[in-house]
Amino acid sequence: MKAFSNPVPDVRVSRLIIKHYLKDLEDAVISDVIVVGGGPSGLVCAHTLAGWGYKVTVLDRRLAPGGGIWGGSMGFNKVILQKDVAGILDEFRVPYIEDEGALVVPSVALASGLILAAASHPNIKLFNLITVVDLHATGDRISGVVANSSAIELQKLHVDPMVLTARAVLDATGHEAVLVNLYCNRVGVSVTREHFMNAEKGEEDVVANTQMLAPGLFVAGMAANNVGGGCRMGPIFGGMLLSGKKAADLIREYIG
Ligand code: 48H
Repeated sequence: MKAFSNPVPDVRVSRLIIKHYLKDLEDAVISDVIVVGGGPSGLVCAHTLAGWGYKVTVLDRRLAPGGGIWGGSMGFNKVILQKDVAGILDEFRVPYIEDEGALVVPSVALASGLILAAASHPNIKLFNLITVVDLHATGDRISGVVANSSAIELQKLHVDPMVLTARAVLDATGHEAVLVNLYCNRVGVSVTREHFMNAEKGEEDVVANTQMLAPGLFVAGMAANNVGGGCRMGPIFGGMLLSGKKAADLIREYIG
């Protein structure tokens, strides 16, 4: 007695993967919003916009999106959030316990909960292993990104990237603030980089610094504190979630 009554032959496995991946990629050539970086701020922003009906593409250069959540603090796999964001955790079905007036969350549950919600949303195409290397501009408006396979980038192979377009682009690349740097270097704008650690201040800063940096180019999460000189905040994540929400509001206001 065989275990499978519907076996899938090798050629069909390959064909199905190619067919569906390329369909998703072709679909991502024109989006409403491209979110670069699948960390907490980017995933919350993407999921919120998708819930409002926008077509969103999320690009992350790593094998596993989730950014800096996975490892908690010093590898102790818990993260802390303020009670104010309990509703967002509920939205993503992420479990938490309350202790000493704060929320304690298994970091793996937060990372995987945000990823699952984004990756399974019908309005979101989430691609891992794609590295954004440049911005696309139309006049003075940022109108997309230039992306390549992370494997090609890691090997430093001389292979040209590809353009994906959108009405708005979000830099949610964390401490590196990749798109902010690209933009600032190209147009000669200077910004104030992140400051020493202070969790209470940094958490307020990251929300306050979430903004539209240039027409069509938005910045959220730790990248935003690399524009506005905000403090770092260590393993507390409420600010990242609220920053993602604020970025979604700003993008909706911009693209209508
Ligand atoms: C595609 C890219 C590229 C690229 C990077 O770092 P993240 O988790 O980002 P945030 O801002 O949502 O969250 C920050 C938080 O994790 C953190 O670091 C905190 C709270 N630090 C406090 C402290 O004191 O240190 O995620 C960014 C994502 C990652 O998954 C990267 O792989 C991805 O962006 N990424 N994706 N193209 N060029 N660069």
